[in-house]
Amino acid sequence: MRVVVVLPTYNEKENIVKLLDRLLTVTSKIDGYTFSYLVVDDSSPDGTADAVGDYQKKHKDVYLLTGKKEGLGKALLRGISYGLEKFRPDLVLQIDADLSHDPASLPLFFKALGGGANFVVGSRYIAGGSIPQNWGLHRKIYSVLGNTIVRFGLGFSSVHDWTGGYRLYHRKYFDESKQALKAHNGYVFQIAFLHMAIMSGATIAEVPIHFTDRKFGHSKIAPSEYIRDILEYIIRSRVHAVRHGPFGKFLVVGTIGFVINTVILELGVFAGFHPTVSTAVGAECAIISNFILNNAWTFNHRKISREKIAGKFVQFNTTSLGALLIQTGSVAVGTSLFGTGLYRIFYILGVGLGLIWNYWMYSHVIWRHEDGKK
Ligand SMILES: Nc1nc2c(ncn2[C@@H]2O[C@H](COP(=O)(O)OP(=O)(O)OP(=O)(O)O)[C@@H](O)[C@H]2O)c(=O)[nH]1
Ligand SMILES: [Mg+2]
Repeated sequence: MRVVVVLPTYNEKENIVKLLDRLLTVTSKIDGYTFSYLVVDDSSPDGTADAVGDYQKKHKDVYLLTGKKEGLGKALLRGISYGLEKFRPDLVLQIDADLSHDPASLPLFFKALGGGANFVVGSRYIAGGSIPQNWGLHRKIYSVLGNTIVRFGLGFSSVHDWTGGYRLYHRKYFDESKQALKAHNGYVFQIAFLHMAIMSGATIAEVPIHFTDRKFGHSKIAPSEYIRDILEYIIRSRVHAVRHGPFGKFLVVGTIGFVINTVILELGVFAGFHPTVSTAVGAECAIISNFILNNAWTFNHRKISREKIAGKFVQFNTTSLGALLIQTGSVAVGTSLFGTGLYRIFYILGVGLGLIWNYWMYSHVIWRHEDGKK
């Protein structure tokens, strides 16, 4: 298998040659893979490119790509795209060039690949990993807080390190996200990339790494923007998920059901039927519409097979009855405790609880994955 190692540099003259030496020593002992090394330098004023140029004279598998400075995300995008085009590798290895990432951890990454993962993340926040002791309290707080916000904000708490740049993955994850990644830079690039890989089904493995503080050169990260950018990414992707994901569709389908129920109720009463009969017919029509639309649209990635449809429809009706009981129960309990004047508040509370109940039942029971996963 072929691997391209992508090393972004900006003013890493003191570090890059040491790193390449260490990398070449470690990778020469990893069997079954051939490596090409691509330094992606943004015309560093300290002469990083010259140092790499000298190194290349003795090492033919080391390459240099230069460009103008547009930040780490853009450099990675440009570098990985070029590396995939030029070397046609199966895998990409990303590593910082400031000696913070120790190549000695690499055998663990390849072991994780052998164990079935296709996206391996070097992690500072799992057992065996660490952040530098000598980091100031501020830096430690930023780093731990930022990653915790991402873990829980995006809802993938099983992955612990989202902002690091030490990763080994199958090229298809970059090919698939390349277009969308153009919108992100800095730390958010790393977060968005990992997020997209998870969404497209990557099998993630985390391996512990010790992150060493850089000895030479300066950090290029502005801490003031760090938490703000992370929060912005999470909010944007959450809003996107609601608008385009199952929950947004579920709400649209529910609204259509509500309209059907109301129209049939009004038409029934207009035609002289009792309101109880009219609303019961309307409710069942809404249930049928909800079932068909949710199956065809909201959960179309988990469509129910023909032979199961009747049983699932009964389940769906029972679930809807559950929502009705929750709604009625909320109004009954609320008004008996606080008086009938507040019935609207308990109605709204009941509708909200009913929605949560329905969505949970739909995604975990009725349209649950056949293998039991969410
Ligand atoms: N080509 C390129 N590389 C960059 C740019 N910004 C950062 N890098 C490189 O990306 C890697 C990570 O950047 P760092 O500045 O070390 O960021 P960090 O690791 O989060 O922070 P420190 O370790 O504290 O410096 C290093 O190898 C940098 O040289 C950039 O704009 N262009
Ligand atoms: Mg660094």
